Amino acid sequence: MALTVSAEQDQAIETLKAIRTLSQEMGIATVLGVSNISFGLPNRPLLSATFFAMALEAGLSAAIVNPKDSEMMGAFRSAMVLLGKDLRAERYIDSYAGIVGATPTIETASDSPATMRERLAQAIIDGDKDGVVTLVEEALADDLEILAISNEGLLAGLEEVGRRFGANQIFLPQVLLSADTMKTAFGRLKQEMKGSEMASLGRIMMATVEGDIHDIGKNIVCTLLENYGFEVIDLGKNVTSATIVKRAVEEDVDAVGLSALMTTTLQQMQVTVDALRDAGVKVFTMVGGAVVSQEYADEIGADLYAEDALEAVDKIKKLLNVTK
Ligand code: B12
Repeated sequence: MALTVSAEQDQAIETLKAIRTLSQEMGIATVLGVSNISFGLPNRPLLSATFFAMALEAGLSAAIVNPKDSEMMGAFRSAMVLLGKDLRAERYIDSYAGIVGATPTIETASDSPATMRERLAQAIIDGDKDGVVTLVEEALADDLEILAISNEGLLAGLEEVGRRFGANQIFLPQVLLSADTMKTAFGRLKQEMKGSEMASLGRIMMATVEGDIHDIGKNIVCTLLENYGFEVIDLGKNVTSATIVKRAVEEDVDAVGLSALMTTTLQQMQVTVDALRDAGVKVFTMVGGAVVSQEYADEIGADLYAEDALEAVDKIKKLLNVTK
């Protein structure tokens, strides 16, 4: 049992030291009566809960606390997230998001079995990273077209994820898992799309601008461009304008494609387009991403804007005068 800090203030630190030594150096399990730490002080639940979280960090194995005490349980759940023991904060989210247990499912026509498109969408919503490849393969075997798998299945799921995220029904770790699942699914689709070796229609460099780590849309554009015969140099996400300028010169590309998904990173597109122009790099620039519009593209002097990946391929073909 911890001695109260109201009598001897160094007792909290001493107890934490003891827990750390026992658990981390000697491998001995520890059990602690926590609440006495706050005896004699006002607002005891706050002090006890804070100490409990510190003791958990020090390696406490078991605690004697009142499980009906919401501050204590709150400290416990928070500590499990912060210490990486509650994977993707699932238990925390279950406790506090008001959607305890079941993952919400995509609405399907009542009673009818889910279509392949719905199942693909659901896999993204559920973040079923392990099952999604098998499902994509099933869809391919069913002769579902790649574009249908992507747009009507996977992307429909991601759209729903975005909607629920915006409505506070799901939270960032879940979005992250869905995004990861999307990446896995696209990795599998990409294998299908690698057509026969054809002559390159042009070299295109792609990047998500600095400060922005959204790359799902950019990756789709890359995949389609490759599929249609372009050589793609993908610089990834969060790429500085200086890197883009430098690499565009080194790689001698025909066009540079920039992606941005946030209002806060839009302006980085302008910075990059300006930097390319100021450095005298002779390339076409194309821009896209959910927050980008034709008006914005015109405003910053980009050569091309496309709403989606297919339109990007069509327009870049015209811009580079590719007739195939
Ligand atoms: C998935 C996702 C994430 C994932 C990203 C994972 C990844 N690897 O990309 C994670 C969880 C990491 C994430 C993080 C964040 N996100 Co987020 N995210 C989303 C979400 C749900 C989907 C985005 C997406 O992938 N869409 C699908 C793709 C296919 O669409 P797309 O990118 O638009 O691409 C298509 C076209 O635009 C076009 N295109 C795209 N790029 C290009 C480029 C060129 C050259 C061309 C021609 C065309 C083109 O073609 C693509 C294919 O058709 C959106 C919400 C939504 N519904 O949009 C929020 C959203 C974009 N995120 C948002 C925010 C705020 C964040 C965070 C700041 C959250 C936080 N508080 O930490 C962080 C950002 C961190 C950072 N610095 O970037 C906001 C942005 C708000 C705004 N307008 O500024 C959104 C809109 C959510 C919201 N409603 O609040 N996010």
